[in-house]
Formats: sequence, C-alpha cells, structure tokens
Amino acid sequence: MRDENQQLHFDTRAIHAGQAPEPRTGAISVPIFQTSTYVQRGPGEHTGYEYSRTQNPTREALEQCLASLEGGTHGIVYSSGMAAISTVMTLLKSGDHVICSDDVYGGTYRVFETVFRRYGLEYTYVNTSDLEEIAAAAGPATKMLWVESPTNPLLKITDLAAAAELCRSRQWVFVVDNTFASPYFQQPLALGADVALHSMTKYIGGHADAVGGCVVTANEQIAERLRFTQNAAGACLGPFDCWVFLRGLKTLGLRMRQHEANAQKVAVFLEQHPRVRRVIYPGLPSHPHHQLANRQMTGFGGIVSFYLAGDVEAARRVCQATRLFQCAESLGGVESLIEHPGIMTHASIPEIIRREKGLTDDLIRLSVGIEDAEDLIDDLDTALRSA
Ligand code: P1T
Repeated sequence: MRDENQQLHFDTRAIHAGQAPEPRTGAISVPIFQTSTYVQRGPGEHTGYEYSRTQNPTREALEQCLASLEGGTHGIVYSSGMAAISTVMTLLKSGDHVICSDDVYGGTYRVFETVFRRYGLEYTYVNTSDLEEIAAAAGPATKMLWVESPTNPLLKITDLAAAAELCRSRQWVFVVDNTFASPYFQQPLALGADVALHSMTKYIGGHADAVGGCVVTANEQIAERLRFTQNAAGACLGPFDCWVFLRGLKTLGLRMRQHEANAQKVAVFLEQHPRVRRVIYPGLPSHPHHQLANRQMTGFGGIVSFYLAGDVEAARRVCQATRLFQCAESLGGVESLIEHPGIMTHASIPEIIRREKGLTDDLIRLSVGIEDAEDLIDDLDTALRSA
C-alpha cells in the first residue's frame, strides 16, 4: 500500500495520505466506522471487511497516513505505545538476545525485564551512541537492536545510519523508537532502520487526549508477521481513537515547528540560569551529539531536560511551583508539562541503575508545548527562583 502521494511534501501528506473523500457522501473527514462487525451476503461472502479486530476503514486511513509520513509501506496501529513495543517483541523467540539503548522510557525497560525475560528473551543495555559498545555486547543469539534516539529522558543520540549498517551486516532487526523526534523531524527507515515505532500518545496525537502506538516498516516479512500477531493477539486501536490520531496528524508539522522554536528558547534561557546546573537539548551546541543530531534530524524536538543546582526536594518544589508547565507524565501535547523522571516516568528502573545512568534526583524533564515562549520562560524563572 505505498502511497501514490509519496512525492508530495510532508505537511500535504499529513492531511491527505490515506484520506480520500468518502465515496458515498463525499465526507471530507474520514468517517468513524464505529462497528465491530460487517454484514456478509452469505457465509464468507464479505466486502473485504469481516471483523474490526482484523480490518476497519478508519484504522486503515490512519495506517496509510502513518506509512506515508514515515516513508514505509505498512503502518500498524495499536492500543498504546507499549502494545506496539510488546507486539514487536513477538518477532523474536525464546533464547534470542536484544541489544537496547541504556536510556529508554521506564515502561520499555519494565516490559523487557519483567515480562519478556520470563519468556526467555535476553536484554543487554548499552550506550548505543557508541557503536563499539553495541558491537561488544553482541553474541551469537543477538537478533535485534533497539534504539531510542533521542532517548527518554537524557536525549542521547545514536548514529542511525551507522547502526543500520552494523545491523545489516549481522542480520539483526533494527528497531527505532522515534517517539521523541516524531516522523516530522526524523525518518529512521530512510536511514536504514527496519522498524520505526511511536507512542502516538505523544506528538502524533499532540493534544494529550488519546493513548495509542504504531509501527511502520517497509519490510514485507516483518509487516506480515506483525499484522498476523495483531489479529491473533488482539492489541488493536478503536475507530474513534484512530480518528483522533488522524486529526492530530494534520497539524503535526505546524506543531513540531512551534515545539522546537519554543524548546530552543527555553533551553537557551535555562542554560544561563543560576539555579540550573546543566541543560540537555540536542539543539544546543553544548549537547555532546549536537552535530550528529543536526545531520540526521531536520529539527531537535520539543523535549528539554535539565539538572537543577539542588536536591530532590528542590526538584519537587520546582515541579510544583510552575503554573503553565503542569506536573504530569507523558509529553508531546500542545500544553507544556514538567516531570521528575526518577519519581515518575522512570521509577520502574532500579535506583542504583538510574543513578549510574544519570537519572539523578536533580533531573527534571520538560515537554515544551506551543504556548507563547515568553510566558513559558517567565513561568520557569518564577518557579526556579521560588524553589
Ligand atoms: O504510553 P504509551 O503510549 O504506551 O507509550 C510508551 C512509550 C514508548 N516509547 C517512548 C519513547 C515513550 O516515551 C513512551 C511513553 N512515555 C511516557 C509516558 C513518558 O512520560 O515518558
């Protein structure tokens, strides 16, 4: 199902790919086919649609649009980012080994360690920004490389083209969790990844109003296997939520440009603030992978992390003192959020590992929204000074 509009620009495809007007009425907004089943003329004589776990037209529109935006041939959507991640794990079998970035969303680490290890999968966590560390972790059972770039929450960058080359030479499946960049700023398939994955809950939805996940690939075998497993195991997304994500996608480019412009201003402001020890943002020249990010991404995204000059209590106070930045898990919505990874999103990672990797008590993560940047900076300044 390669999109015939592939030659059109991103913002145009976000609005039109997979979304031709509905043929019966001309409805310009993809209808929400809120149905579980489809009437057959006789047993087995159906329209191509049998049951909504298997096929649904609203879901297909979203899947085609996502495939187009990520430059793949197949999009598959799931009931959450974690459902997408779990289904990708079913490409493997007991005894297989996965090399994974050592800074990933806490829920990703949790499902790998507490669910899939019980089924005989092995995981090694390395700094995937260093290709030598990846190569050193490899063994005969290695079958997959799992990379977040930028990572959650330390915004580390992996050279995706170089990692893809390594995966190709070893015949590993290369999966990139592209949630933080969004398909607007980074295209992992074009850089050689086999699978691009998202928590759509974040930038793709963009309005903090729905939970979903997706996988995009141009590999027929992987697509076929994932589709089969989705239908067999059942982690599908309902038609209404598919429609919500379709609507979110239409403004993805607009939103990402504003997220980035605001994040850049916030990062520059924080970097000179006396209450801040260190700022992490790939768009800052001080970021250790700034050049690489500049090369492989078309923008640096909307997440800024920083270390406070203070302890955990000071960090708690900052998270409570902001008025526009609301203290909440998640990211990527139009509204700005602030959170403490150690206490919130990454609490499922053992404390000793968290500390070792830099997820210390003074670390704060911001999801910079699309409000007025001056208001956001004033909000942070007031909170930092009062805490
Ligand atoms: O929340 P869910 O839609 O199931 O997606 C999980 C997920 C996967 N990958 C990345 C990079 C993520 O950041 C997430 C979810 N993250 C948060 C909820 C968070 O606040 O970091």
